[in-house]
Amino acid sequence: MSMQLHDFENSFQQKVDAEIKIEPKDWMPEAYRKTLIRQISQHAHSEIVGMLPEGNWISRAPSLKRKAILISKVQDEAGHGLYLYSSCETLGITREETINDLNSGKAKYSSIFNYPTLTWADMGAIGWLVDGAAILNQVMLCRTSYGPYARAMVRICKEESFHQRQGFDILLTLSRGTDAQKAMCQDAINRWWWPSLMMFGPKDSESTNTDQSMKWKIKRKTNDELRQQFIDMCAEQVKILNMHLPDKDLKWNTETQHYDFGEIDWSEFWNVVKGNGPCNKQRLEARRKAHEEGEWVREAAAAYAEKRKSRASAGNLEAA
Ligand code: FAQ
Repeated sequence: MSMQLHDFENSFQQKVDAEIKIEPKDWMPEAYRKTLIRQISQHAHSEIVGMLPEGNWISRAPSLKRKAILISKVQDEAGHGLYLYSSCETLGITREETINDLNSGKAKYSSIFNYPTLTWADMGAIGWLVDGAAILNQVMLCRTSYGPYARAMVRICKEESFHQRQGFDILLTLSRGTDAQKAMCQDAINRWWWPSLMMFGPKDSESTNTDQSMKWKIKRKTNDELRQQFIDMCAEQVKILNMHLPDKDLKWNTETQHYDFGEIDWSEFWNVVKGNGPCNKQRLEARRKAHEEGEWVREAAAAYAEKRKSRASAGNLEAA
């Protein structure tokens, strides 16, 4: 008797439950493939669009050392994007398709990158808060059920922890500086705090994908669990900076052993996700421009690959 669809589905779920990684050539439910393509490509786009807010400060970093560190961080984000696009390609979608979806405005990327970077302190706040939020989420993804995604995450996490420390170091320096520097530090924390909390996605009760993604072990923790972990961590770290988080309801709860916090402005979140945040248009325009200006590079690379192939097939192996 031939295997029925539900037999495949059952043995797939058993494998996931037994913590056996799913690999590209293994059978997988179509919905699993689809949700992974969505999540991994959104993640890749976030890394690439995420280079823009910080790229804005490379030419204005306050010292050669800070400039070198920032260039290296932004370069790391490009690398993360590339690992993730490659991992996505193993699911049967081409890099061109995913990038076209970004450029046409069809694909989502993290809401956080649609906010402007107004001062140097924003580089610190992004490192501390945005990379900090990204790490919590990505440490969990190192154990995600899809092999190529999990493996990409291991290296990404190592680099992200350097990113977070460099951000905290920028803020620590400012927090020990002049009154104007201290004010700049607090102002950046005030502007980045709430958008950072939104990075974890909607509340669990509003999250369309969480239940299924938890069953498939794509996600290991829910949006609310990770958000709470992040708040508990930052509420302590901010004390070292002698600054405060802009939430009057933030308070340690001895019963739950977590910090209580104020209501997130979900209308702002959805507005940004739908394309109407402060910098959405600017970000997409920058990506489209880069894509158009890079056309000749892609053409040259394709022509060179073609040349090597025809040389090799003519028996001339010196191509390597
Ligand atoms: N922005 O059902 P859920 C970085 C969408 S880190 C925009 O809860 P899910 C590093 C969601 O896709 C940032 N859209 O979704 C860096 C879904 O869309 P659908 C990137 C959001 O997937 C640092 C709908 O809302 N990290 O780049 C957002 O189960 C510094 C319903 O939501 C990742 O992508 C949002 N914030 O959980 C780079 C990590 N939240 O189905 C440069 C991987 C949700 O309507 C500088 N992703 N949506 O099309 C994940 O872990 C998950 O996708 C979540 C969302 C947790 C983000």
